Amino acid sequence: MSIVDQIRQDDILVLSINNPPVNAFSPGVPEGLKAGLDAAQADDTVRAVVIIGSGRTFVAGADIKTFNMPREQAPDLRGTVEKLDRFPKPTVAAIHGTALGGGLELALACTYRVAVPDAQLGLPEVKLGVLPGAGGTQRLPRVVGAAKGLEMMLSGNPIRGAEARELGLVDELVQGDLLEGAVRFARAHADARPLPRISERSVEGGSPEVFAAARESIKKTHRGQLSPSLIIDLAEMAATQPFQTGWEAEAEKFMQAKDSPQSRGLRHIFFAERESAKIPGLSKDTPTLDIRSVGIIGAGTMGGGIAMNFLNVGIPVTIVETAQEALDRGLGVIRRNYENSAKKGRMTMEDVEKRMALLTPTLNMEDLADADIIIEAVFENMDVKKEIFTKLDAIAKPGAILATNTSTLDVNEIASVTGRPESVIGLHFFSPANVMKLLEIVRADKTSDSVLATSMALAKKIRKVGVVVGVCDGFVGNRMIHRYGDEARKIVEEGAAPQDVDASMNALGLPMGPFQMSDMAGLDIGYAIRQHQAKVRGEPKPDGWLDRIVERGRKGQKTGAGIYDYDEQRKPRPNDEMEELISSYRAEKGITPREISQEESTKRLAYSLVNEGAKILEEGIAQRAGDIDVIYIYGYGFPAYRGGPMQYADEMGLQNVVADLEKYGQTPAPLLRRLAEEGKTFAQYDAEKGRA
Ligand code: 3H9
Repeated sequence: MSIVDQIRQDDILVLSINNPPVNAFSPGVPEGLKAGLDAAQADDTVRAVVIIGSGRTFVAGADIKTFNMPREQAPDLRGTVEKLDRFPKPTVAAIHGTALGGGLELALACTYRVAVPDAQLGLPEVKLGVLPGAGGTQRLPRVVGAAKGLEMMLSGNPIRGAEARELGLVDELVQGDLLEGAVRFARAHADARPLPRISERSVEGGSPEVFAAARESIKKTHRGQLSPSLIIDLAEMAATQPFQTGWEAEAEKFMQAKDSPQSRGLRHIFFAERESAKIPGLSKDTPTLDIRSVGIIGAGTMGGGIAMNFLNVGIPVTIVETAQEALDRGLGVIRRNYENSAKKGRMTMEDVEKRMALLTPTLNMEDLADADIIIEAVFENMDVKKEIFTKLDAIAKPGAILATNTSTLDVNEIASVTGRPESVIGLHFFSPANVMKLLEIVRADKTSDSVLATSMALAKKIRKVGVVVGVCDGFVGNRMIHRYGDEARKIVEEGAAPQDVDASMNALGLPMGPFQMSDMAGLDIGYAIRQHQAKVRGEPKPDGWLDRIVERGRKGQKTGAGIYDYDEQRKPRPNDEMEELISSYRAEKGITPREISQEESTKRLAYSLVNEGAKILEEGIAQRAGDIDVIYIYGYGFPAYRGGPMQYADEMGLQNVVADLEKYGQTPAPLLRRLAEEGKTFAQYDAEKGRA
């Protein structure tokens, strides 16, 4: 098999692309396709050409790995598309699996498209911070109209073959064998002349209002991002200018987007997410357990949210509480959440009942005897957790996974009270647990490979992004966020107002700054952690300005007041009481407040994450810098287009990060300093470690 096979079927030449796993448009593919087209053109007995993907899919896009190549060396997708558009005989794209990005653009340059009904067709480039760069911005609106074209390119979401047929994006749906159907179609259209070319059509519905509305909508959906606005400009050109003008502008804007830090960040996350699923020492052959039933201890906010994940995918859950009232309350919240989704049209009432029927409430922990996995989700207290795990050890069936949802406590210590530490693991869900995509999977010293592999598979099943982390106080995400919180409080102490500190992170693209976030989570949580940590370290009772706020009973959104005041819409408002408290705190400590720029605040906060991240990496608590980035994107609202804190540091230059940390009085972590001295990046560190 070569990268593009030429297969003769009488008067039709089939070009079959073999570039597993997803037939991306890698080096060799354009050469193979062009050679096939030349052969078809030179041979008078060939009446039409079919292009098909071998294996599981049509072309899933340009090869993202080649985006870093110099332009001359990158696979010539645009040249292939131009050749197809000028080709004198009919060409048919035969689509199954996914025709995405450059794959759909290739298909759009063919004369016709046929597809199986469940094929997916889309232009997801926006998710990588780029734009369709091989004619997509010009051809898609010419086929599906301005509004639908914009919707597809701005959301990046694919549509199914059946919808594509209705829109005219696909000329025929093939029910049986795709190749057979495509060849039949090609033969039936072999004599069509003149050949219909999308590039010669005009755009329907391309009124100025449609583009103005799109520009307005991306202010909310893609705040601060470059490529969506470029996509709208190009779609407008498709509607208002000759094809060639838009086609040339697209090439230039594609390069502009591709070379932006935003695209580098999004591409980094694309690969980091896939890499994070790979655990050294585990393989496809690592045995996994079949999870058919789940037990959850605790029906509070966390336990209830966790339960919903399993109910959503049809796995029965038994949920345990200590008191009937708490159990009823927990079940009520779950039901209300589902009913709200039904009201918003996201599910039917029948779906609600189906899910609720999978949920068994109980006050008896012994009812968990048959569960394949039991997840403890009670409040953060080591003694309570140890007591529960001691009981579970006696109740759970042999081989059942015993998981704790602790966000800070030592999973080894929890495992030590059982006679089966190999079955114990941490599954740290993020609040709200039915919404947040991240799952930190905490591998304790004795956790077995099989328990780890099962937990990773389970994360995927419940549509979470599972990232393996090691045991330490706060694991990866919270350990870093604690340092970030320390720095945020310090910046206020030195002179900034809390709202300015929040604004400095909003400017980086985080929907919430540190204080907006802690008001939402509940200030008493951080307060309790600080008190606990001081006690463990034998330090005096913490008495910072934020501790004083909590001691006034202002615990955040839940009490209607925290660092900010809140109205009914939960809109935060800075207030005089807090301002006064902070100024008198500064006065008491003899601090003369100084002006702190937004840039200083952003750098100090972001780099405090990076610095702790570097320590975590060096200690092996995280396997890769990329894993840390995935955790921050999916668990903490770090904007994906920044690529996560570690990628952000790479973009800023590690030498600059070290210099700034020193300037602002933080001590750079040894790994960070070393990489900076060697002129390296975290990405290079990951790559070198991966090869070792
Ligand atoms: C584009 O086309 C630009 C053009 O408009 C203009 C150019 C001038 N390239 O996700 P999976 C790898 S932009 C390179 O685990 P699934 C992936 O890393 C592109 N590699 O499988 C993984 O590798 P590994 C527009 C790619 O079944 C393996 O394939 N296209 C690419 O869950 C399996 O991937 C897109 O944005 C690629 N394009 O999902 C589509 N795609 O095994 C991006 C995948 O080493 N891809 N790989 O970890 C996807 O959305 C999903 O991969 C897909 C399959 C839905 C196709």
